[in-house]
Amino acid sequence: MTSVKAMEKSFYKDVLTGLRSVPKRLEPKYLYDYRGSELFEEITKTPEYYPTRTEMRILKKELNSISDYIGDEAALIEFGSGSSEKIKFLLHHLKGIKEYVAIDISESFLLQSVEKLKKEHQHLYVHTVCADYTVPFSLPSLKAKKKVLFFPGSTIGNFDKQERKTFLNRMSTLLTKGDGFIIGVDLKKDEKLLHSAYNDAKQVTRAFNLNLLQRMNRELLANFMVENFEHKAFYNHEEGRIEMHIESLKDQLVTIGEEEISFQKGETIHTESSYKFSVQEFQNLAKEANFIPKKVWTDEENLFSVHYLEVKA
Ligand code: AVJ
Repeated sequence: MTSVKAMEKSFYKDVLTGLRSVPKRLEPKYLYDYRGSELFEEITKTPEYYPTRTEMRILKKELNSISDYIGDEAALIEFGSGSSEKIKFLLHHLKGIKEYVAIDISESFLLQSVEKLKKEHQHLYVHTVCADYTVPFSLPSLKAKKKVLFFPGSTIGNFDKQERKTFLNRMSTLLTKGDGFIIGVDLKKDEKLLHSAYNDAKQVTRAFNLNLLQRMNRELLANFMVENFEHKAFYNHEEGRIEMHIESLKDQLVTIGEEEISFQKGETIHTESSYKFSVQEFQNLAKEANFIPKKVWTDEENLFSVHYLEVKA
């Protein structure tokens, strides 16, 4: 097993920049500390949050077809390896896979989920890379000739227009002609369904969002009073995205390290966007980044899509 740690330590700097901007914003990647990753796992089990469950259903139903596209000589490379259920399923059923690379931003979470995986797949050669895939990084050298990236969960939806372009281009440069990219993409749909997926009755999504305030308290010695803030998530139709915000319930002053940040009542911190795409919209993006859309699998209700892209040249 090889481990690489390439995570940039710039949380404090990014927080100050984000909270001094108008409107206030924080990058979604900061939602995923250990606690945040745990809460996200819990979100995926709520009845309202359909993406994870639906994507898993697609993988199960289409296993043979997916397997044909991957072939049996490839190394699987997974981004955001918190989604261990999906990769476990693939590794278990695709007997030809001998090599697996797990890439995640949360080192503790990464190492823990990989430990479990190694116990179940003793013959698998596992590499871990602790990296922020929103900045350039490189892969460890691999034995397998063919590489197939696996990026499930519609995490691509977190990126804005420029970021997703950069990301898809970066992915195609990590690969060579004939390599593959399996990516899960959440589809545009009835707005009520979208709304409730991000406003679950058990309020797990609320806890996930507000954990970011607690994380700043823990790691940056900030003094956010969590009860003075509220979770806010809604579908922005024009932008085709869910927006998640943390709203200040009153005028207040917060200290972060040595700095003070003021909040007005009703002012929000934009913590995450989750873009939704039609199949066509996503395939067009892929083509612009040197990929050939080879195949798309969806569920019967057209909630979610899984794409197989191949690198052109
Ligand atoms: C993991 C980014 C795909 O956008 O649906 C879930 C994160 N945020 N509920 C998403 C999330 C609130 C999730 N992604």
